[in-house]
Amino acid sequence: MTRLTILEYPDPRLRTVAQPVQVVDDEVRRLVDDMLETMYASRGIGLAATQVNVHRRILVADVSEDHSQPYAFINPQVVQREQVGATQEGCLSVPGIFDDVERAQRVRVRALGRDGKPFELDAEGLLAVCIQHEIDHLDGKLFVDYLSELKRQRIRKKLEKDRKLRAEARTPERPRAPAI
Ligand code: GNR
Ligand code: NI
Repeated sequence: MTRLTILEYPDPRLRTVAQPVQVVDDEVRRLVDDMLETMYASRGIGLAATQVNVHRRILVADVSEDHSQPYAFINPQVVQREQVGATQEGCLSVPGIFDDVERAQRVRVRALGRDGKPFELDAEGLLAVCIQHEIDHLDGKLFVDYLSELKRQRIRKKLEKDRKLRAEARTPERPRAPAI
């Protein structure tokens, strides 16, 4: 298994619309497994292929405390939604930012599983919200798109600053030799 690199906002590759999967083969299954490993290592509850720069309609989720309920959804579609409410969301591609987004609190999702077989799932609460957040990624959308332009601008600036600080921490400035 391999840990994959997660793209961060405002990377334009996060705006790519993912293509449907034609065949669930070993390559797709390997990607699902790598995405689960990457999601668990990053302490996320969901991950969309878009976030690891693979533009195919694949997402994984596990909202359990102990990593005991992994789900893979391939070519997912929400076929029913109910009961709109606000939930505080975060995103591995927008690190350290949390804000409220309104979404359906119950959804019925139709998808192919890791085995390539179609299934339907009735999800509620955090899992329902997570699945909608991940399907948005597959359509090139991010949760910050639901916030005001002012908030998005502040978020872009904060992430830019955080990235600069992280880069500096990796490459400390060397003292220069004094000029004569
Ligand atoms: O780890 C995550 N937590 C989360 C919390 C509330 C709503 C959605 C999410 S998904 C997020 C992981 C992620 O970025 N998935 O794309
Ligand atoms: Ni996300």
